[in-house]
Amino acid sequence: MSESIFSHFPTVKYEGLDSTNPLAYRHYDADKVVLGKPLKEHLRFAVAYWHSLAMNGSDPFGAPTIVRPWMTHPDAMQGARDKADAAFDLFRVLDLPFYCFHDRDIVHEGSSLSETLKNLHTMADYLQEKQESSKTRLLWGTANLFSHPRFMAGAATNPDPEVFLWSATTIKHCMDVTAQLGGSNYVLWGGREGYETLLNTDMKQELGQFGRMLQLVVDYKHRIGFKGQILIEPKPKEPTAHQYDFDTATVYGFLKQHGLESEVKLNLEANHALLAGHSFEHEIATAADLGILGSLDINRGDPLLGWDTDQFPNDLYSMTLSMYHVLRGGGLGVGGMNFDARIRRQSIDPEDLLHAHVGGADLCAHAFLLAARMWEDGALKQVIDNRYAGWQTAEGQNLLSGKLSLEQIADKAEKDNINPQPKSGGQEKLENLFLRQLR
Ligand code: XLS
Ligand code: CA
Ligand code: CA
Repeated sequence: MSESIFSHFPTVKYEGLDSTNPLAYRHYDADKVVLGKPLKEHLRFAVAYWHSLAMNGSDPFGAPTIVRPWMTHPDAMQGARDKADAAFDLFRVLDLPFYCFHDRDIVHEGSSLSETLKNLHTMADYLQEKQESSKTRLLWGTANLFSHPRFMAGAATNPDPEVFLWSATTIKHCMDVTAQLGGSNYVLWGGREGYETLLNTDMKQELGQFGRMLQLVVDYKHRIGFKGQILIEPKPKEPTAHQYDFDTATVYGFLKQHGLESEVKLNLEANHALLAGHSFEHEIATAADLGILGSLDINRGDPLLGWDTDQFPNDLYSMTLSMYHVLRGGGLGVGGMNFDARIRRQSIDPEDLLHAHVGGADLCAHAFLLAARMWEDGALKQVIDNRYAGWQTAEGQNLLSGKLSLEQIADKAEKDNINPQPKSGGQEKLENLFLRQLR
């Protein structure tokens, strides 16, 4: 085990609102009991290995700016171990309970499929050792089936069946490794499962392949007794012009089509929701109502840019609304909140990564505490209950019960000579009520 760039930082502590220490939690009091359980069990924060340990700051216009010692190690396997040592030092400093990774974040590809899988298992054993002396656990594992050129036309949805084979094999081994490390979930993000042009794409064929892959994954999960959840992560575009897992509603339709709606849930990302033309709370509320709310990737986009900037969250208003809908949906269960966010290209100091996570965790904890208070107080729920109260009357229930035909409904409305009056939705008053509680 080597010293890392994070070894010398003390563990970040909760110091409360009066603290002026920039590397202290002011809201994230992990053991504080809220709505019957500790905050850390509601939030289940995770550090994303790819952004925090593997991202080097390069962009389409410029070379890497964030060059960590493990990235340039002449022995790539030793580099992977050094990276894992740094990762677990970072988890210790941040004192966050979970992490997430893709196979390619923890170790490089080999020169063949078998060498690539051997590398994966070697590093999984190393991570297992690291977990033994750490409090941090695996929230989810996943396979990177989008970076290598072989995946440029998709993984499961590739026109070439050999790419499907390669992908299925990789997923199998990534699921094994996730189960070995006690992961709570396994995520499928279809980075290149989509298309650039219908001129070269048989969409029906590709979606059929995708359905088959998902069924294989679910069958395998049961065969190996993996207790975690299988999660799909929707995203509407980027890298492909059109991605099949567009948003919550689209994925639900796909799951229904394949009879998998009770087997697979969703990992929802804040910025993917925005890219799909929704808000994060819309996606959370939709998934909760459909019974497929699984886990969250917490970040933000930049409305001035309109692409997947994956920044750390800092908007209390929208995060509180999102947390409110998490609570309304019954919480995240074995899911969690993964900081799928990266520091900016100019934030090159290791300490920048600490400020990013401390700010993100505090923002989410603050939002959650506010949402919990609103949920307990019940005023917002009451507004909605009152607005729909007519549906709770015998007449309202009759309309929904299926007992009345369209003609019977029409007869009754005509006989009663109904004359419904418009009622205010009261939006401005409610926005004020909500805003006033954000302190
Ligand atoms: C990319 C996705 C990706 C998934 C995991 O936009 O957010 O990082 O979370 O493959
Ligand atoms: Ca994500
Ligand atoms: Ca993203």
